[in-house]
Amino acid sequence: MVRHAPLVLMGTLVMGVSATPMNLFDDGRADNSTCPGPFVPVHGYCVFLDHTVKGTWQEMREYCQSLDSDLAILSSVKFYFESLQYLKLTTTKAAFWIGASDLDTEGQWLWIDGTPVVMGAPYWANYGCNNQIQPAGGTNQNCAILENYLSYYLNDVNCSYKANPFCVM
Ligand SMILES: [Ca+2]
Repeated sequence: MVRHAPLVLMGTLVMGVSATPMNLFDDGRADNSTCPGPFVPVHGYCVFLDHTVKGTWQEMREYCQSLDSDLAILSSVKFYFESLQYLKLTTTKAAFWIGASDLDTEGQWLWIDGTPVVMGAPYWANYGCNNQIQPAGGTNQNCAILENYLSYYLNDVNCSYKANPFCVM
């Protein structure tokens, strides 16, 4: 009689799931589909691009806050990309303040909730003859803006520049 050899289970190679260093893709807010006017839903956030008012970064931050919102935090790449699509659909030539600055410490870019802003791709624009990756304005440029001529990639400009607010609630 032939005896079947015992089945030997090889040790299973378990692939390690690497932890995502930052929560760039899952913001957990995609269920929100209703917003109080004039805010509209974009990727679950309530967004208002106001073309009618312009001011400094601080003035426009206070303006957003007066509408129970704040300047946009785009730490979710998905929200950033959907915001870009919405911007390109609804805007021609405008510049919008968003909620990122290196006002506290030069070179340390933070969203207004304290989250570090990812440097380089996919956020920051290349600009100029040397294709210089922004931010490159040093202590003279401490506030982040999305501008049409840079395809709404992030750029650093002087905080006293006058631009429209990108409010998010
Ligand atoms: Ca700066």
